[in-house]
Amino acid sequence: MNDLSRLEDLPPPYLEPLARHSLVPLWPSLRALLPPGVPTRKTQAACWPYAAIRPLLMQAGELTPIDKAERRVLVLANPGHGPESLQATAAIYLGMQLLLPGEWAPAHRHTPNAVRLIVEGQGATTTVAGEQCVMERGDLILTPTGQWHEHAHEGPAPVVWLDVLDLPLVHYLEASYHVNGPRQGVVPEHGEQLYAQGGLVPSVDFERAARPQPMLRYPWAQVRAALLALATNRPGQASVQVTYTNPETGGDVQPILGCYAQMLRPGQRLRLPVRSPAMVLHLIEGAADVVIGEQPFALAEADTCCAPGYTEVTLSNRSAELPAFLFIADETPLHKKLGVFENRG
Ligand code: 1HN
Repeated sequence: MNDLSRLEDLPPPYLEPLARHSLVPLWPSLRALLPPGVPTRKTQAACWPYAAIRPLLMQAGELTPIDKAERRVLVLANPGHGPESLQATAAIYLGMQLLLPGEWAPAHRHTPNAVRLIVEGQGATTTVAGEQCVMERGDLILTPTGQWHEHAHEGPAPVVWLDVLDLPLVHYLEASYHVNGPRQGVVPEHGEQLYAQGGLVPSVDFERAARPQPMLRYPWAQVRAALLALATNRPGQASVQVTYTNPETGGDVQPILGCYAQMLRPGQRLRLPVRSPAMVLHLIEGAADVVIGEQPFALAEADTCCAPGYTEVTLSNRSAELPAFLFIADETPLHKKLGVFENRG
């Protein structure tokens, strides 16, 4: 029943005029397009240890000046998608970016949305739509679609961050492009200050939802404290996870990718629900083992891994005394908008 015919089964005299008229028979491809029960995924379970990335990134710092590179990035390319596709999952691009003291990565804006998770270093800033965001380890900084952004570094040591973009999807949609611009003027007030305290906003001289994403920087110190408070307030709850949200709408911080911070209690083993979206995990603090499908990876601080959708992921904190903290980005907002989101438990 499932044995559909193959293209080779058709006689060449039939195939030749098809090709000439840009016509293709569906039936030889139908099973591959709609496999039984679970989608075929190019995305493989993969891990990029920071210990491997860091020396190569520093070497790039010596080999390639910033004015030549514009953005000095090593892309975390999922082997299942091949090195040329520059993608970690179907919708997620991942890269580790290096900015050296005194360097400036010039202003541009583009259609893909970006978030940056700071991995190491101090003294760099990224200016997004005029808001000069300080970059501290563990901070999440948003660059929503179409917003001017540039990076500057006045500190003494290299700064490295993880870029997470929805570039593969936007590129697939033939909607990816950029525009270069001059150095931005810096505005005095930040969404981060205006929305600093949950439930409170300034009463005077404050415009509600002046733009689609009112808060651009989510300082790690606040996120970490929120996770520790959640763990204390809900002692019986297995998954101690917070979602980075838009403080005006309560919705996701970006339209395509979702961002989360996960705490593992000391000694905790946590199986994540099997869901349709692929995800990336980045260990901010601690030590954790992760099993993606059948594949185990031992994560040290600043290591990044990636899991295809429809796959079981289990996280274990290797420390019995200390919590571990991970940053997670996934394709959930996209899957929900498209109506293909599934949670298989
Ligand atoms: C980009 O604009 C940045 O602004 C980093 O730092 C990585 C990867 C692809 C396309 C644009 C940045 C990027 C990118």
